[in-house]
Amino acid sequence: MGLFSGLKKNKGDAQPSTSSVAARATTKEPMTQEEIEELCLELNKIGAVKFGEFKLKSGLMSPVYVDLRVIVSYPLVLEQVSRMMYSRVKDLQFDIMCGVPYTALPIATCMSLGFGLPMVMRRKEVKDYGTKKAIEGAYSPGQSCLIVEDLVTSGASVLETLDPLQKEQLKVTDVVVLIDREQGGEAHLQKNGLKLHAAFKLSAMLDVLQKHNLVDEALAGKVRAFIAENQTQLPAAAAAAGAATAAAAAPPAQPKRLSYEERAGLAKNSVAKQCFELMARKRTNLAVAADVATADEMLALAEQTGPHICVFKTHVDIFDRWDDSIAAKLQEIASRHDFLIFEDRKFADIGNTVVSQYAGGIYKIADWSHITNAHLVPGPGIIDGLKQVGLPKGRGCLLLAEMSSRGTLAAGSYTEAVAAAAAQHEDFVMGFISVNPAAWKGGPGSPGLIHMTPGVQLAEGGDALGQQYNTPASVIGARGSDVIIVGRGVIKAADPAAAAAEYKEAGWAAYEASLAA
Ligand code: S5P
Repeated sequence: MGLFSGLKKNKGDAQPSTSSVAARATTKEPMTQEEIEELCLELNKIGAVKFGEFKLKSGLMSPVYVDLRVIVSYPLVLEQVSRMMYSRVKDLQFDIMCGVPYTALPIATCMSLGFGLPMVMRRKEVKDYGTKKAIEGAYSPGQSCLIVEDLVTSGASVLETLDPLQKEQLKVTDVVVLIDREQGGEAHLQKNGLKLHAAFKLSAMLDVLQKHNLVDEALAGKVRAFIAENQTQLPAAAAAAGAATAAAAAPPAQPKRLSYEERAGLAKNSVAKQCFELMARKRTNLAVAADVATADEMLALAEQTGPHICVFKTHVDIFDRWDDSIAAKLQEIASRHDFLIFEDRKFADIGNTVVSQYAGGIYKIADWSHITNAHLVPGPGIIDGLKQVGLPKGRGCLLLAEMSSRGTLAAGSYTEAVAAAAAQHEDFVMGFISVNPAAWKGGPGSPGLIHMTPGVQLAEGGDALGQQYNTPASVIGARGSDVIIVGRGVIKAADPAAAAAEYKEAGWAAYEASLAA
């Protein structure tokens, strides 16, 4: 194929030339329409782009599956991909290209060899910043650089590459990708001064596969709906990285925080909606954790703190006695003082088992607790199981996305998977137990989901068993949560009612300050 003639032609170039790409291009012709369709079918055949029903790593179902890493094993496809991507940018003027690590690196290398385009490489490892060069290769400040990427969804990884290139004073105005998933990436890149050139739009690939009877009408409809419903928000960090480096740009505008009232209108779960409304009505974002020794103490605490709280959180398996009358009494106090009950059961079993645990046993949690919570460790089946019991009763479930305890394993990609699972079950999942949602890679998620954060006291610190405390101001402010969960800060106080009032004030002041920010 022509690729290797290009290779020979440029073999002797030790230093990248600064002439335009157009002048350096090899004899290769841009692809014909027929070749473009063939490539699309080929990408489908090798399993790089598929439509159907796919279980993602997170356990969620998607009608689209794109994994372009496989291309490296098919040299002919790789060569065609690089040719097609080149054809999209052949009229642009640029001096060098930079592939976004990792999947786009072989593609960029192939374009480099095929068309004699000098390339630089970005180091992905953040730790290397400062000690090693972020951009490897031969380049000089002021040169123009084309970014090469395999797939664009939100545009975040392109913006991560834009930042170090601009720090090296390289001019970047264009990005070429193999596939644009049409989920908002083009607009996000445009906001950062980048023009997106896509070899394929996902919907165009769908059209080709439909034309060749590889996708039927119903599936095509599902895919289009999926694309429309899964428009991305740019992760805060990536947005900031892009905006911060845009020439003479103003500081990145943070999206304005929505009020609890506004979020009530966006909540899909009925308890999430009630909770937002209640918080706004009662002017409190305080949940008390009733970790007391007996059911009687728990009921007394509900009476004392009830006027100040939005949520009363229980651990009923601490008590040595439980019967339906205790639950009935707690429900009566809750309705009189206008708060929601949250049995902090932390379910963590397979779907079939949690059905019985949630509905039955001594506690019959689903009968009296508006809210419960679950770990996603078993996979999404746990949500389906709890939902089967809870949804008909109008209940809501919080997923534990992060924990307040030192050394927690609920972090990073686990937290991301929990956020993704919640987005798929917003009818029953009402939000998260979280610690720092403002720092989540994909942002805190849908505004209809509520964040409740434990590990809160008026001063930072911790206990001897790994609990870590942040202040109400930090939790509701910088960490972007909605509800503070306070246990010992209230229940160990000499006057729990007065302590609850104090936490209520602190939580509400932090909320109002964050709205005004
Ligand atoms: O990560 C978590 C999750 C929860 S629900 N960390 C927590 O501390 N909790 C609960 O919040 C914990 O079970 C307890 O009921 C409460 C914190 O209590 P405190 O006395 O440390 O404020």
